[in-house]
Amino acid sequence: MERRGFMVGAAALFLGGCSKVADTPAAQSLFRASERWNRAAHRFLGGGGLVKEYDRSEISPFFRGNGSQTVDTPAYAASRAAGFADWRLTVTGLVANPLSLSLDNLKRLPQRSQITRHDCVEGWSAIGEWTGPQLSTILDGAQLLPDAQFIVFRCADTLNGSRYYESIDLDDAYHPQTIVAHALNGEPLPERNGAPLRLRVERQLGYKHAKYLTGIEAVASLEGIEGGNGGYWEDRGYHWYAGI
Ligand SMILES: Nc1nc2c(c(=O)[nH]1)N[C@H]1C(S)=C(S)[C@@H](COP(=O)(O)O)O[C@H]1N2
Ligand SMILES: [Mo]
Repeated sequence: MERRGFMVGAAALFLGGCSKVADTPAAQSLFRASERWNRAAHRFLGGGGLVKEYDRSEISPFFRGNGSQTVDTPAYAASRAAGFADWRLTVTGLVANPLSLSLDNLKRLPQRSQITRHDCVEGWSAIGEWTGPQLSTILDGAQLLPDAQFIVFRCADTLNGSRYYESIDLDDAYHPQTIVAHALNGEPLPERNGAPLRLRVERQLGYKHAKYLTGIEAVASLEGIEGGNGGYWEDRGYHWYAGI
């Protein structure tokens, strides 16, 4: 029943209507139920448990920034000065109901808070409390099409002249601890940590946690996207699946 309440709230927000006559609500809900069952089975068989969550007393006093610490454009500075009121997270690609979500839209969705440890390949870790909607809620609102296999994250920053981006599979996309965070330790995200939005994908290493999020794209393949390896660091030799 609780889940139903969630969906009613989310559905109201995502109201976009059916784009095709064949997409009757009954057909869609049946399709979505079977999709969810498949993913649940996949997670169960794959042992997709939750990563450890920590106590408030274990939160790092300072969560350092790494890689880009800001977005070096006048547009970002202007948006930041306006409290990111004009920031939009678009959800496009293989979805039946493309979305353009404001921070306010995202904050009105059911929220998850989690105190987790971030591990960077460069050899440092930090514990922080992240808050935001689960990515699954957003994807359910956008209604993934059956061909979607990966979720690509577009970022506002460039690192050494290339746009940062990342990608994950649907197993991680629907993991309960995968959230689009707008807050760290109960405050809006600091600039260095990806303000106003960043991905948390807790079963993987730091470079997968894309900051300064502007877009989410559902795709069938990672071929042809930037360097074709599914991420900024992956295009430079890092592993695509960066399991901890
Ligand atoms: N957009 C963007 N996301 C990014 C990066 C970046 O440079 N740009 N760096 C990655 C790396 S290597 C790490 S360890 C984490 C660092 O997150 P933090 O700055 O909040 O510590 O962000 C990741 N996400
Ligand atoms: Mo990192």
